[in-house]
Amino acid sequence: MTGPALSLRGLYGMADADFGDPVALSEMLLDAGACAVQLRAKTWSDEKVAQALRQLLPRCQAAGVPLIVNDRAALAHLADGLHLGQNDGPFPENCGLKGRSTHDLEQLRAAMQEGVDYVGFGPIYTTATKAEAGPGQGLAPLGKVLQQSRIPVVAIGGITLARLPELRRSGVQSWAVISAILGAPDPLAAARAFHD
Ligand code: 3NM
Repeated sequence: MTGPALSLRGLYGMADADFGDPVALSEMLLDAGACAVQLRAKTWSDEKVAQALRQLLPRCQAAGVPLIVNDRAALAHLADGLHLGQNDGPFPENCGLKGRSTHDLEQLRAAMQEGVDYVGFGPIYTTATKAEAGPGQGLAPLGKVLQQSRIPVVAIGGITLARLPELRRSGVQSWAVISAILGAPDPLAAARAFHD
């Protein structure tokens, strides 16, 4: 599928079903100007995720923003791309844009080797949203990743508005945020602030 080009700048939106209806959350993220929207619904059935993707894809296409599905290789054809973690296996053929979560330089190299379009790197700061990701690594490892990466890097993990200025000083161009937006009293205002 030929979807929107990947231009990762500013907020990479995460529509996480743990925080509400991911279709409504995705629309809010599009309104805020997110450069990509990832649908993440770890506990949902494939059928439910497929239904949400079918609703969302035309809206993302109208906005020119790639819709990326987390962790559901079998549903990648309903989105513009697929994001996989370290234990989610290889990318299937024709899955569109490919993103891989990475946590160290070795994983970054492996991801570049397998031909992904971008990597997530984290956790930058300690986060309760994905406790199994381990403690926050801080900014120094991110700096090394940015030096060595030939593909776009999206910072993730514990990113808050208060931390955004120092994060940006690392040179990273895009950041993925879950709880500081979806758990905020006014998620749209928070998402807009992250994208400015
Ligand atoms: N992946 P929050 S950290 C989904 O390090 C995810 O790969 C991570 O949520 C990684 O913005 C993380 O609430 C959770 O910290 C990000």
